[in-house]
Amino acid sequence: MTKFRHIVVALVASILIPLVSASLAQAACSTTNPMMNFAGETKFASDAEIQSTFTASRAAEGCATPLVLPAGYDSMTPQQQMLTLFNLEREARGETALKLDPTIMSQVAQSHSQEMATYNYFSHASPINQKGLQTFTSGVIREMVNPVFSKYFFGENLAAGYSTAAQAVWGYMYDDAESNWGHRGAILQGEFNWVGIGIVLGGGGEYNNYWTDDFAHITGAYTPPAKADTKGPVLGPVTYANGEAKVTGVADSPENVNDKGATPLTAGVTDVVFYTNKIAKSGAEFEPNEFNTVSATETPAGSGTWTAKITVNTGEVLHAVAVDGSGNFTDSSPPPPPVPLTGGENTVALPAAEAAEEPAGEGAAPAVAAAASTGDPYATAADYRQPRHQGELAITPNARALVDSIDSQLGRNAVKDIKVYVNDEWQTYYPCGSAGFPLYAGEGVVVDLKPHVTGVWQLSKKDMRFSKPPTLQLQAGWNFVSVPYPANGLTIEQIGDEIASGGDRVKELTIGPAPEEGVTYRPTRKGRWDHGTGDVPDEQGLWVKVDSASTWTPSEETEEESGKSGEFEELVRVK
Ligand SMILES: [Ca+2]
Repeated sequence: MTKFRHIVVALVASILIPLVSASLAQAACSTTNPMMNFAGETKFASDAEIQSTFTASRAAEGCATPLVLPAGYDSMTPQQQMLTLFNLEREARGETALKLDPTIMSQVAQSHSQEMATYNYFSHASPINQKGLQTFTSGVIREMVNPVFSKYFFGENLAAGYSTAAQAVWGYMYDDAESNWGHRGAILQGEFNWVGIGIVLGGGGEYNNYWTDDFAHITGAYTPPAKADTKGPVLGPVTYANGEAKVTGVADSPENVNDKGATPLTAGVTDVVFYTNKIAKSGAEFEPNEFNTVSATETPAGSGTWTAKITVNTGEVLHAVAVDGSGNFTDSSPPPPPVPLTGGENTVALPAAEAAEEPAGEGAAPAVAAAASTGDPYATAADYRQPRHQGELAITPNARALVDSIDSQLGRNAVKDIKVYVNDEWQTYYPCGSAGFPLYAGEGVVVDLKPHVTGVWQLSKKDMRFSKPPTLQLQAGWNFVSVPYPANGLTIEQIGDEIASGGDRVKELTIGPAPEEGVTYRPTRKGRWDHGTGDVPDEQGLWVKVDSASTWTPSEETEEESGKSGEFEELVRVK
């Protein structure tokens, strides 16, 4: 059974809900708020269950009109289902139907849902879009940069976790006492006549599913444009020097047709921010000034060059994010740090692409690098078993491409061979002598260089492909893993906690060329580590010794949250 968790905040300040008029109060069903949340059983698995759940909930507040879904409800998109339910609820209480703006208003809503999934937060206020102008209770100033919203009064409902429109709308309507029925009030607000609905399902983030509904009262004729702007701005290089971050060449996507002409419907680039590492503490409620972003300034105006003062510590990755008037955003960062290499064997962690490098719509997983594998080059194979990643994981250059890349940067024919440890045996690639094989983002690779060769190697970001953080198969004994890369702020202690979350499993961690060669960390008792608060190095990975086979899906969660591994419930939130 679904568990509902509602976090309640005050309605956005710009929503002004008038008292219910006398004429509406005379309708068979009124817009009056229920006395309390619906206490009966709720089911949403079929049309019949949805109808009976809504009908029973209506009856509990004295509304005898049953909810009847239209034929074909099942085959509608979630957006159309939500619109349908909004209007059935309005119709039953004597309100006119909302019209869906499928392009501008829904794109603004879609962008916000995508933001929440990508950056794992839940708030009307945005860390990247008009952050400096928002407050927690009036967090929709990001919409006012859009001409469609700026002239009218409007409101916004957010929900997270719900997997269907029926569950989300039911939660807004009948399980909303904690917000003093603010979400219900927005849905039934008689003066609202247009709505934009943006939904991201399975998009990542703590709640995985995010729903944004933007309601507006638009006076006079309004025709949404035929085409939405769905593309984020383009950005040039991101650089950092002397405490100042800079990005040049910022411009909105040229295919945006809605900001052209004498009366544009959207603005172009409306904001640029910088941040390092995580943009927000996952899942928490935020005041806008608690977001880990710094607003940038465009100087001179219209130049496409934005700068801001920010501190970038060693190992941190600087990001620039540009936003357009429809809320589309593009997150860009410089390439990962170079990997130093010297003659002989080098243990190298292949960097994983970051969230921003993923194609839109594929989940935008956080910048968790990771992954598995291989054994100790100085040990016998039997001690180090590591299944290979499967399929959907990101593929960085294959073995041949990796050698070509290193050779071209260090000088021709620098690499003698490279090897990974796969399914109980070393798999070795000799240049010119054998077929290439796939390598995976975050994988540990032993690169054997000819003597006296030295230099640095840097994987081109355009060569990286990555989908989601892989799950590492850890075998009893030592494992060589290359997590995290680029640095995401995890400490030795946090990594130890994550791997050990199913039991007191981690025995030792070593950062160095081989197990127990280098700096070794051991837990003194469960969850406590000696000197375990240091960050994990970017480019070399670490050795971990566990007492039994297990899996580990590296996260970029913070220390206080990492202990929650294994506790799952279907989380639901509304705002
Ligand atoms: Ca755009």
